[in-house]
Order: sequence, then structure tokens, then C-alpha cells
Amino acid sequence: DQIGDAAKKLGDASYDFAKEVDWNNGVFLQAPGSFQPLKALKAIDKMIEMGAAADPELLKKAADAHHKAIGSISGPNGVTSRADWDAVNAALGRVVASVPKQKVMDVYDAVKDITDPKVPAYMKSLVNGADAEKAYQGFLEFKDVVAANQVATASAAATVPTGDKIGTAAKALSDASYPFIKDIDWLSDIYLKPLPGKTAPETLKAIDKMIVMGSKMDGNLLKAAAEAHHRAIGSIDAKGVTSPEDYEAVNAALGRIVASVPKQTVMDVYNSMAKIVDPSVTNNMFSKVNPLDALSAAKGFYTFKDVVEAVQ
Ligand code: CLA
Ligand code: PID
Ligand code: PID
Ligand code: PID
Ligand code: PID
Ligand code: PID
Ligand code: PID
Repeated sequence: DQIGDAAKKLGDASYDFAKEVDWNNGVFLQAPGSFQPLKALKAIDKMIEMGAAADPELLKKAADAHHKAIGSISGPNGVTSRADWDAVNAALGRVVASVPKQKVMDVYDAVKDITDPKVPAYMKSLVNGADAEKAYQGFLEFKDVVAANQVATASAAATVPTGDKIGTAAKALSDASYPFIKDIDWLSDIYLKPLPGKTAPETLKAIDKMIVMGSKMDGNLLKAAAEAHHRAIGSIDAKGVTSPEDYEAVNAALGRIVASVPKQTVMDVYNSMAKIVDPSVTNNMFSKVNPLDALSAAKGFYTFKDVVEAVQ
């Protein structure tokens, strides 16, 4: 297709730049400017809306392309192979083309809003500037091909199951865990701190397992889960906490996407996360909330998971 051909040209223009970026640099965990959690949540919300509007099949292929690309990483900078670099660009170009232009621009504008204007120049200073310019020229040509293949309207909204066992169980889970949710400091910057003692390649292994799980999920249910998060963001209070109803809808939607993949795929995520999250991190989280609320939430979760497993 045209986007695939254009991605090869983009690769010619941008792979030198890709090789020069230090993908393992811890700086990419930082907010791209001053820390503004509610504004950042707005930007994430725009990404969620874009994801929910995208073609689920193309999202799945983009996840597969990222998984494959992680498999061909080499060298100290963490760069993927030229072929996989092109394949990721092509897959993302197709995702972008499956969404109306305005949804893409909404992400751009919201990200710009939380990005210090000095950040791009700083990023450029870390690589060969001429290669960055060459990559950007390539991107400008690529985006015209994407725009020429872009849909005018978003794909249909997801169909949300009703009266299913997971929906019923989500009510009980939410009742048991909403007090815990209210105890958590959602506006803290602690969630942007590096995991103690872990390198980027180690962390990427766990993310890879999530990508694999995402790729296996039912596309309609994943879209429904994204829509549920978008609604939940719409009902947050000043402390970032969503309403009980929207929280319940998120739990139901996540339970359904978990049930749509094999148990082992979920356990692969859990086990890889357990390898990188030191118990001190979990204990620190626990120390900041009412322990009884956390234990009630945990009990609710362990009951909920049996219902999920039964329909998995
Ligand atoms: Mg989510 C999970 C935040 C968007 C899909 N997500 C999580 C949690 C964290 C979070 C609260 C990971 C850390 C953790 O396990 O804490 N997500 C979060 C934010 C946003 C977002 C702030 C921004 C909008 N997510 C989002 C989107 C999607 C997902 C758009 C795609 C539709 N997210 C997704 C999945 C999962 C998460 C599939 C998880 O599996 C993971 C999670 O919650 O695992 C348990 C602990 C969790 C909480 C504090 C909240 C849940 C409370 C449960 C139901 C009960 C608590 C049990 C116990 C006390 C603690 C967990 C024990 C552990 C051993 C399992
Ligand atoms: C400017 C001035 C003009 C010239 C110009 C110009 C530049 C415009 C630009 C630009 C626009 C632009 C847009 C970019 C958009 C990037 C979008 C990224 C989206 C990320 C998402 C992430 C996610 C997920 C995911 C799916 C999940 C939800 C999420 C489901 C259902 C200024 C040059 C024209 C770069 C969507 C993918 C996992 C949130 O106009 O004169 O330069 O760049 O998890 O959804 O699972
Ligand atoms: C524009 C203007 C509107 C019209 C429009 C428009 C276009 C927007 C577009 C577009 C946005 C867009 C985005 C693309 C992004 C591509 C990103 C590619 C990333 C590849 C990576 C590969 C890799 C890896 C990996 C992880 C490793 C690092 C690597 C570590 C720690 C402008 C059309 C709406 C194409 C990251 C995955 C293995 C490098 O908005 O008017 O057209 O395209 O090895 O990580 O090692
Ligand atoms: C300039 C002037 C214009 C021309 C121009 C120009 C240049 C702009 C530039 C540039 C922008 C730019 C951006 C770059 C962005 C790279 C982003 C990389 C992200 C990598 C991540 C990696 C990671 C992980 C991971 C998970 C870990 C955290 C991490 C935990 C909990 C100035 C040329 C347009 C290079 C996210 C995945 C392992 C961080 O605009 O005239 O030149 O470069 O380790 O999670 O640990
Ligand atoms: C233990 C001991 C026993 C008792 C027990 C026990 C506990 C087991 C547990 C537990 C397992 C467990 C699993 C959990 C899994 C969480 C998985 C999260 C996945 C997140 C993903 C994120 C993403 C995306 C997304 C889609 C994108 C890709 C991504 C596309 C196509 C130890 C109690 C049984 C919590 C997948 C969603 C946006 C990466 O066994 O004695 O306690 O918890 O962007 O994909 O867009
Ligand atoms: C298990 C054992 C195996 C069998 C199995 C199994 C089950 C795994 C499961 C499962 C995993 C799982 C995960 C669930 C996670 C739910 C998470 C809910 C999060 C809700 C949030 C709501 C909100 C917001 C929001 C953003 C705001 C904060 C809030 C800010 C900054 C165990 C079956 C495989 C259900 C985060 C979105 C508005 C609070 O593996 O043997 O069954 O379920 O307002 O952010 O303000
Ligand atoms: C313990 C002992 C057992 C019993 C038990 C127990 C407790 C475990 C616990 C607990 C685990 C736990 C986890 C918590 C996790 C909270 C995660 C919150 C994530 C929030 C995010 C918010 C954000 C943003 C956002 C984007 C911004 C950055 C942020 C930028 C660029 C010990 C009870 C099981 C509470 C990610 C989205 C706005 C950070 O196990 O016997 O008690 O709690 O602002 O992006 O700015």
C-alpha cells in the first residue's frame, strides 16, 4: 500500500536519527516540562479517544510490529533493525490514517500544552542535528501520504456487553475497592519515578508482555475499555478520582478484556512485572493508604478474578 511504500522512504530519511537516539536514556520517564498531572491526564485522554477511534485490527498489527521490533533490538542505544523500524512506522501510519485528522491534531495540541518549548531543541542537541532535520523532512513527506489515505469519520463505537457475569462481579469489586481508590494520591509524581535498580532493557521486557497481551485482546472489548476510561476521566473530582459508576464501568471493561486472552498471557505480564517491581515499591504504596481499605480492595479483587477466570 501507499503508506507501506512511504514508510520505506521515511526509513531512508530517519534510520540514522533512530540509531543516534539513546532509547535507554532515563530522561524519557520525566514529564516533558513542569509536572502538571491534570493537564497531562487531558493529553492522555486525547490519546485514549484517538485509540478508541482507531481501527482495532490496525492497532493489533501495530502492537505486533512493536513486539517484533523489540525482538530485533541491538547495540547500547536499544535501536531496532532497519526493517522493523520501517514496519513500525508503516503500522503507526496506518493507525493514524484510520482516525479523522482532528483526533490526531487534538493529541498534538494537548501534548504541546504540557511540553516545554525548549524540549525539542534539547532532544536535537543529543543527536547529529543534520540527521534530525533529515528525519523531520522525511516525516513531513510521510504525513502527506497518511493524510491522503485518511478516513473522514471515526469507526463505530464499541458494543458493550450488559448483564454478563463480569459486569455483575465488577459491581461487588467496585463497592469493595472504591474507598481504597479514594485514599490513593492520583496527582503524585511518584508514578514517574524510576523503578529502583532496574534498567530500561529489563523494564522493556515487561512492557513487551503487555504489548503481546494487548495484541491478543478482543478488539471490540479493548475499544470499549478505552471508551470507559474516557468517560471516567470526564467525571474526576479535584483530586483526580472518578465517580463510583464510572469506576465500576472501568473494572467491568478491564475484566472483560482480561477474559478475552488466555490465562498464561495474563500471567506472563504479572510474572514479568513481579521481576521488575521491588517489594519496597508495593509496600510504599500500601503505607500511604488506609490498610483496611487496601485489604478490602484486595479481597474484592481475588473474588473478581475467579469470575474472570471462569469465563476466560
Ligand atoms: Mg490502567 C492497571 C492507572 C488508563 C488498561 N492502571 C492499572 C494500574 C494503575 C492504572 C492504577 C497499574 C498499577 C497497579 O496495579 O495498581 N490506567 C491508569 C491511569 C490511566 C489508565 C492513571 C489514565 C487514564 N488503563 C488505562 C487505559 C487502558 C488501561 C486507557 C486500556 C483500556 N490498566 C489497564 C489494565 C490494567 C491497568 C489492563 C491492569 O491490570 C492494572 C491493574 O489495575 O492491575 C491490578 C494497583 C491497582 C489499582 C490501584 C486500581 C485497581 C484496584 C483493583 C481493582 C483492586 C485493588 C487490588 C489490590 C489492593 C492491589 C493490586 C494487587 C496486585 C497484586 C494485583
Ligand atoms: C503544524 C503547523 C503546520 C505544519 C504541520 C503541523 C504539524 C502537525 C503535527 C505534527 C501533528 C502531529 C501529530 C502527532 C500525533 C501523535 C499522536 C499519538 C497518539 C498516541 C496514542 C497512544 C495510545 C494508545 C494505544 C491505543 C489505546 C489507547 C492508548 C485502545 C483502544 C503544527 C507540519 C502540518 C505526532 C493514540 C495506541 C496503545 C492511549 O501542523 O504549519 O507535527 O505531529 O493506550 O487504545 O487500546
Ligand atoms: C499531521 C498533520 C495533519 C494530517 C495528519 C498528521 C500526521 C500525523 C502522523 C503521521 C503521526 C505519525 C506518527 C508516526 C510515528 C512513528 C513512530 C515510530 C516509532 C518507532 C519506534 C521503534 C522502536 C523501538 C522499539 C522500542 C525500543 C526503541 C526502538 C527501547 C527502550 C502531521 C495525517 C493527521 C508515524 C519507537 C519499539 C523496539 C527504537 O498530523 O494535517 O502521519 O504519522 O528500538 O525502546 O529500547
Ligand atoms: C527542532 C527544530 C526543528 C527541526 C526538528 C527539531 C527536533 C526535534 C526533536 C529531536 C524531537 C526529538 C524527540 C525524541 C524523542 C524520543 C523519545 C523516546 C522515548 C523513549 C522511551 C523509552 C523508555 C523507557 C521504557 C519504560 C521505562 C522508562 C524508560 C519505567 C517505569 C528542535 C528536527 C523537528 C528524540 C519512552 C520503555 C523502557 C524511559 O524540532 O526546526 O531531534 O528529537 O526507560 O519505564 O522504567
Ligand atoms: C499468585 C499466587 C497464587 C494466588 C493468585 C496469584 C496471583 C496472580 C495474579 C495477580 C495475576 C495478576 C495479573 C494482573 C495482570 C495485569 C495485566 C495488565 C496488562 C496491561 C496491558 C496494557 C496495555 C496496553 C493496552 C492495549 C495495547 C497494548 C498496550 C493494542 C492492540 C501470584 C492470587 C492466583 C494484575 C495489556 C491495554 C492499551 C501495552 O497467582 O497462589 O494477583 O494479578 O498499550 O494493545 O492497542
Ligand atoms: C489472575 C489469576 C489467574 C487467572 C486470571 C487472573 C486475573 C487477572 C485480572 C483480573 C487482572 C485484572 C485487572 C483489573 C484492573 C482494574 C483496574 C482499574 C483501574 C481503575 C482506574 C480508574 C480511574 C481513574 C481514571 C484516571 C485517574 C484516576 C481515577 C488521575 C491521574 C489474578 C483471570 C488470568 C480488573 C485507574 C481512569 C479517571 C481513579 O490473573 O489464575 O481479573 O482483573 O480517577 O487518573 O487522576
Ligand atoms: C501488600 C501486602 C498484601 C496486601 C495488599 C498489598 C498492597 C498492595 C498495594 C497497595 C499496591 C498498590 C498500588 C497502587 C498503585 C497506584 C498506581 C497509580 C498510578 C497512577 C498514575 C497517574 C498518572 C499520571 C498521568 C500522566 C502523567 C504522569 C502522572 C506526565 C508526562 C503490600 C493489600 C495486596 C496504589 C500512572 C496519567 C496523569 C503520574 O500488597 O498482604 O496498597 O497499593 O501524573 O504523565 O506527566
